[in-house]
Amino acid sequence: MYQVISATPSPYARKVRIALLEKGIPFELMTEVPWHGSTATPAYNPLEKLPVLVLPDGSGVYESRFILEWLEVMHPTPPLLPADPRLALAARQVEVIADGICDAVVLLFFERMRGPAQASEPWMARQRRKVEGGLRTLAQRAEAAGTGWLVGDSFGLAEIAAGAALGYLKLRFSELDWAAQYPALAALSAKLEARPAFQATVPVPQSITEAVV
Ligand SMILES: N[C@@H](CCC(=O)N[C@@H](CS)C(=O)NCC(=O)O)C(=O)O
Repeated sequence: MYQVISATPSPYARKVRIALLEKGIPFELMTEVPWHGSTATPAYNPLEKLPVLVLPDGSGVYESRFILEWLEVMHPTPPLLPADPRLALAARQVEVIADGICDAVVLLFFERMRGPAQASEPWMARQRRKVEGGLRTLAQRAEAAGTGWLVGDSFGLAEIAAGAALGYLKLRFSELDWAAQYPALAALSAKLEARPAFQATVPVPQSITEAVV
């Protein structure tokens, strides 16, 4: 059986868990704090980041985008990418945007942890711009699709990635009222969060009790 090294708030790990659940692939969840010395993550990923998909032979597949690609190749049914290659590219582009929003929110989170005296306001403003630009682009995609989804007319990779990013914003950046600004994204997020795979993976904060080095 597969194992997934995951952290409860991680939107990247959530993408992997949702993809596995939506494809009906059994896995064992290993919940860790990637910043703690006890994490098994570096034993599998030289970049020391989770999620990691640990294969039955003990090797690791890492980087959420690559894990989803790997799962699509190894477990093509049900597909999470549209058959039309142009739509498949569009879905991957949405994943890039969604992951980029999460990357900026992670940077904001750690910058805030430095405290007001240390945190750089211009740096945080730069990250907020990325979040806002990413959301604007996702909303444009939703409106252009006009199907209630982001790409094409069915659920897939784009919606998993965007749903994980929107869920992460609710957890880490609740003061940003993107739902009021972009009703199409709010409707999409509500529809996604009602799916069993999303309900089983609602992000939860973790306490980091060791120094982040
Ligand atoms: N691009 C990576 C991002 C993964 C990532 O940043 N994971 C965080 C947890 S949410 C982590 O493990 N951070 C530890 C570190 O950066 O050393 C992916 O999609 O897998």
